[in-house]
Amino acid sequence: QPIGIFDSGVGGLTVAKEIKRLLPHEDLIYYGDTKHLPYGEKSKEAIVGYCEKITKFLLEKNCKAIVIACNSATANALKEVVEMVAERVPVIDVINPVAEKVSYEIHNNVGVIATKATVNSGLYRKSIRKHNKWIKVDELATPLLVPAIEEGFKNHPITHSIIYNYLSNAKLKNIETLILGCTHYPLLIDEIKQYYGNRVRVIDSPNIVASHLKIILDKYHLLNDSNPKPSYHFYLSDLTKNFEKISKKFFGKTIDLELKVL
Ligand code: DGN
Repeated sequence: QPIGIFDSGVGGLTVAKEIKRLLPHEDLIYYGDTKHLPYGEKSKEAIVGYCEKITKFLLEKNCKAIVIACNSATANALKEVVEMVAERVPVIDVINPVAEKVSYEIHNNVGVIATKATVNSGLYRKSIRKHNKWIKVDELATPLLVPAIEEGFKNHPITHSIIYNYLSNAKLKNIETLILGCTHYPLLIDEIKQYYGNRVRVIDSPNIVASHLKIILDKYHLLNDSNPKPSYHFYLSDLTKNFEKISKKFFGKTIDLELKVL
């Protein structure tokens, strides 16, 4: 049985890649809802609708776990997806495992950069403060990053300038730790780290999420550690060149890309 992973576009690939690295024998199905990108600008109702269709599709594909590899989807539709799945399979999101890990470590001032849909939900702050109410959490919406990443910009004056403008915002002035609250952002992690030098620790969210998934699969005896030739199947609601490029870069030539409008 495969693990189902979804996002609005290429962002979830940062999580899928880490899942592939930590769980190299698992079959993966990825759904990228490129037609409805960016989720970060959509209403809660719209995001819930997309997520329900994708979840139904992944359950029909017999997935043994569902990973919501999108913060905007987690922030707006986690409850609905969990209700829909009704405990048939585990649902792993990208906010709660990260918030929990950060709250147990020593962090006083944590910054979160994310889409508007994620920041407006306040879920990072709520989730971190649930475990540790002394941590100060400042969230900043950084909506230009996803379109720049989807356009394939990286190490480019455009991304440098967007990053500089956002990270110099007064809200993030005193942070010691930064959470990349959007699964697209690790694609620019080098540039973000360059901005801060050693001053700020940037959290590796894909690794935390993939490790959490591994623990959950193990707990329910769902781990596959002997499959010698795992398959990676990618479905997209719109076939885009950038997705093709990044998925090939992360997964090599072994992936199947298929157009699938839900
Ligand atoms: N990758 C998505 C996230 O983590 O929020 C957002 C991308 C988008 O659609 N804006």
